[in-house]
Amino acid sequence: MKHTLITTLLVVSVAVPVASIAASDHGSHQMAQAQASVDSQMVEGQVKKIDKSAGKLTLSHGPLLNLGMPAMTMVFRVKDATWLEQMKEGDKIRFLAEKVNGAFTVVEFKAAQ
Ligand SMILES: [Cu+2]
Repeated sequence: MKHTLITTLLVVSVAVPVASIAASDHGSHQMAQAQASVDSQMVEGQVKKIDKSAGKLTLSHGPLLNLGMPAMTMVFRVKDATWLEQMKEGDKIRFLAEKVNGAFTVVEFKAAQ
């Protein structure tokens, strides 16, 4: 009986750290994959006009597959108004757009290199 208890404790103390390392490694791997797929979905656009007071910008954009939209020039809202401070007319950007409350909205933004 005593022997069984010691064996059980040994197994538990060895198994727990291994399991938690495996879990956290898996978690960060999944996060890296999610970030990579966001990056690969980002679309190129060029800033045509910025309207800071309205929180909107006009973009000439490539095809937006998630919205079923061909390349065109159109007005978007932005999820984060501070992005409008980080761009100027003529800038090339990379972005993701979604329909938020019925309005096409830039939900991810990166200045293009
Ligand atoms: Cu469009």
